[in-house]
Amino acid sequence: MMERTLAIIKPDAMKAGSADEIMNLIEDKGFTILEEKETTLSRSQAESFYTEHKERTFFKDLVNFMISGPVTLLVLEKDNAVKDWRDVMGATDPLEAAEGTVRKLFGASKGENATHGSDSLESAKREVAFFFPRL
Ligand code: FUP
Repeated sequence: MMERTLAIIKPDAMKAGSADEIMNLIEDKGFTILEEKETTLSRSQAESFYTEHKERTFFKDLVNFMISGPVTLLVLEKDNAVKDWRDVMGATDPLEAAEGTVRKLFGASKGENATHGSDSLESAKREVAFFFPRL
């Protein structure tokens, strides 16, 4: 099934200058980049985007990291996009991520892990609409 998912190139990868390389990898894997927007998230945007994690111990650090610099928001389209982008990203912790995955290549730690990807079709719909309401 043709799907859309939200990807975010996080501040660590932006600072490292890896955004273009990550977008090239995304296209090489067969995704179409429907939308691309560079922005810096506000605290309230980051808090509400990650609201499902608000009771977690890492929430404050996660929000502070996500607002620490520019990010690139991407809407990706492809057959099976949600799961396929999760597979291309690799595990949350770069140390556990498979060879060749984005988080293995560009991530530093469980917190600073280079990219985000929606975790279900349900989340993808919410997250795409959160940043791109007209889609
Ligand atoms: P993922 O879906 O792989 O992005 O992972 P989660 O939804 O579990 O977590 C979202 C973000 O919270 C991660 F990308 C990084 C951060 N996080 C931590 O900093 N520490 C943790 O133990 C788990 C997640």
